[in-house]
Parts: sequence; C-alpha cells; structure tokens
Amino acid sequence: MSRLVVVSNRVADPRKAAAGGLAVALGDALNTMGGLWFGWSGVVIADGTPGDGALHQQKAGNVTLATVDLCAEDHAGYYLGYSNGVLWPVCHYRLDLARFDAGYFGAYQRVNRLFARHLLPLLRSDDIIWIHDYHLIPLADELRALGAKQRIGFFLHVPLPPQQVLAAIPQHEWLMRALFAYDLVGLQSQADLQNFSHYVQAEAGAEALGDHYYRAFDRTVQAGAFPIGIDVDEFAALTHAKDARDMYERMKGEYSRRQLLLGVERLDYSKGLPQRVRAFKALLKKYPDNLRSATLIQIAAPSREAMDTYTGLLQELESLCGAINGDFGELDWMPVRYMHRNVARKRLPGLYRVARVALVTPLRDGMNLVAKEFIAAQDPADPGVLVLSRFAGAAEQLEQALLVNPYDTDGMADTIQRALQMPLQERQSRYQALLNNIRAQDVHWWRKRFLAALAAATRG
Ligand code: ADQ
Repeated sequence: MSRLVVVSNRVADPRKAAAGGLAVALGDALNTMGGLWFGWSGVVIADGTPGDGALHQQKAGNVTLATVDLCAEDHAGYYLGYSNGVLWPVCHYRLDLARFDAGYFGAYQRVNRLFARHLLPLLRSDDIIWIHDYHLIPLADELRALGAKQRIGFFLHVPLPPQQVLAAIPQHEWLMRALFAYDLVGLQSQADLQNFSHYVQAEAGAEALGDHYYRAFDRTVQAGAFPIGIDVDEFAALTHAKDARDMYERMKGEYSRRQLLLGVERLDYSKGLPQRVRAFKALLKKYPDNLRSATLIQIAAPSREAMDTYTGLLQELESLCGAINGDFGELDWMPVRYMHRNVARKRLPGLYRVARVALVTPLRDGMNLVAKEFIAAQDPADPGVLVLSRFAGAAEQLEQALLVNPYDTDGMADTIQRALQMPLQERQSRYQALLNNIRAQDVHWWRKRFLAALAAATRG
C-alpha cells in the first residue's frame, strides 16, 4: 500500500484529542497507511535568513511529523502577507481588505520553494501526496520542478471566488497555472467547482474534457467538490463525556429562565459577527417578547491578531455588544455575553447542547464545521435549531437548517424569531434530517472520497 503524505501550513499531533476533527481524520488515515505529515513548525526565528529554515522530525506512533522553521521576514510575507492579507480576503470576496504588496508574493514563493526542498528528500516514489489549503498552492509545482513524479492532490478549505474576483490578484494566472501541477484539485462546494470551471476556461483558455478534467498549460487536472465533514462519532463521544456534561449542567442552571442563542467562531471578518449582533438587536426591537429572555452568547476565538483588519473588527464588535447591553439590558438580564477567547474543545459540545438556537451566519465560508458540530451535539428529544448563512459551503448540504442572508438584518431577525418559536416536532424532524446528512457525509467519507478520486485520476 502506498504511504500517505499530508502537507498543511500547520501540523498537529494526531494522537492529541485537542487537535480537532481534521487532525483526527487525517491522523486516522496516516496511522492506517503509515505516513508523513509535513508543514511549518509554528516557530519564527527573529534573525533567520529568508528562504531558509531548519527541518525537525519527530515520530508520533506510526506517523512522522516533519516541520520547518520560518524566519521573521518569511513569516510576515508568506503567512501574514500573501496568505492572510491577499488570498484569504480575496477567497472570501473581500477585495476591499486585500493588500497587494509586491514583497508578499516573493516570500510566498520563497517559503513554498523552501518546503519543496525539505520535503523532496523525505518522499518515496509511490507516496500519495495530499497538500492542503491556500498557503501552499504552488507547492506541487515546486516539487515537480525538482523532479517529483508522485500523485499529488490539493484541497482548498476556503471558497474559490468567481473569475472576476479572482482576477483581481495580480498573480492570479500564475496561481492557476500552479494548480495544474496537481492531479486532483478538491473544492468544498458545487459553487466553488463552478467558479473553478468557469475561471479556467474563460481566463486560462482551458479545454473541458468532461468529468471535470481540464487541459491547459500542457497539463491535465481533474477538479471535484468534496465537502468536508466532521467526525460525528468522536463529537458525540465528547458530548457525553464529563467535561461537556459539566458545561451543559452549569449553563443550564445559570440560564434556566432564558432562551440561549449561540455563536462560536474565530474572530474573523468572514464570519459575519457585526451583522449577526445587529440582527439580534433588530430581534429585540421587533419582537419584544424576547426581552429579559433571549440571551446571545458569542464566543470569538482570537485569530491573526497581528493584522490591523482583525483589530478593527474586535473594536467594532465590542462596541456593538456594549451598546446593546446598555440600551436593552436590565439589572437581572444581560442580552449579549461576548467572550473573546477559545473554549476547550472538550467543553464545546456542552455549550452547543444547551443552546436553543445556533447562529452560524458567515458572510462567506468554505464549509463551516461549527454548523455540523452543533447538530452532532444536540439532544434528539429536545434539539436546538440551526440558523445558517446561505453563503456557507455547508448550506448546500444542510438544507433543513433555516437559511438566512446575513446582509439582511431584518430578514435575519425574522428567521431567528421563527427558530425561537419552532415547535418541538418540527425541530425534531429538521434535526433528524440534518443528523442523517452529517453522518452520511462525515470526515471519513470526505477523506476516502478524495483519496479514491486521487488514486483514480488519469494523469497527464
Ligand atoms: P475555520 O475558518 O477555522 O476553518 P470552521 O470550519 O468553522 O472554520 O472550523 C472551526 C473549528 O474551530 C471548529 O472545529 C470549531 O469547533 C473550532 N472553534 C471555532 N471557534 C472556537 C472557539 N471560540 N473556541 C473553541 N473552538 C473553536 C477553515 C475554513 C472553513 C472550513 C474549515 C475546514 O474557513 O470554511 O469549514 O477550514 O475545511
């Protein structure tokens, strides 16, 4: 059996539960097939040389973890600059937030070249290589330039925007050409796949060969939609373990007279946090039966704090939440509980389970796993309701959620009210359908489908 090589910006020890569903799923495959997980070590060397970085290797059971340090200049240009200052905003349709600084691109190329140089000697001829996400788009091309002949697949966790948006990146054609060095390009949704198909034909003059094979730049690549799922069984087990149960009991006691609404995400402008808080305010105004009752718990984990766009968002959110509490709050009722922090993964299911309504309302999201985790953690006898943005990749699968347009404040308030008022029977039937979906299309299904498609892809 071929060995699996996973490459992603960050590497997680698959034996640690805190690593999360993706690490569990990939770790599972790495453990069975035996494998290597390669990426950045997370270490930044203050006075290091650009394009250089030490390689570290460590055994984690059956898996080798190989990581590379980055110097401060490369970290700033590759990670904060090109990956998160250009590709992240553009992929989330936010051209207004993109910073097209020429220096960033050089660092992005440099780091991908550095990774290729360190990775190549670790490879075996029959390895299957699976590269993840927007940080590493050119890695296959760099590996091919050094002579790598292995099958290489790519999975993009973020959305792929339409041609006219993508084309704003000065190096868009270079990036697209780099994607043709892969044998398979996996995207999250049908919408992303359509955008890919349209872009390569309109912009790169690719020929569509059928079955989502495209030929351009003298190479053939296959593309496909592979919506990522969660490990439902692992999450259900977490839900019934002590930490989550304790969390549930504590919250249940504390908020016994309230209807809880919950938002959980990284503090990121793609997640639609200010829009959600404004919709909650509209709910309180329009439907005063919720006063003294509905309580929004918003947990926003710190993320990319070194970037200005993120600091601005933090301030906006704090002031919106403060204003609602000031305007509507009572001595014994605080409408919004806002926390800028991480919740331990083991306790998160308890929080999901206590919520009557989950507000998962990103302005744009590749998939959104919080929506799926919320479903997995519900009590079948008394399930909560999922309010989901139509602009999350998950909306293509989770049709029985209440879908909303996060830009429509009033419409969102109406839907939240409907969720709060939903009779038990309707909650149960929606929950069952959603659970069936996340079970059938879980993270193991995703991984097997991708790897089977990669093994079957015709090369050329
Ligand atoms: P993210 O943008 O990080 O992922 P998401 O899919 O929601 O978004 O995954 C977040 C994970 O982090 C979930 O497992 C969640 O439980 C956890 N998490 C979020 N906030 C937390 C908090 N405050 N405390 C503790 N845990 C928290 C990217 C893409 C998504 C895509 C995933 C996977 O942006 O669109 O779904 O990758 O492909």
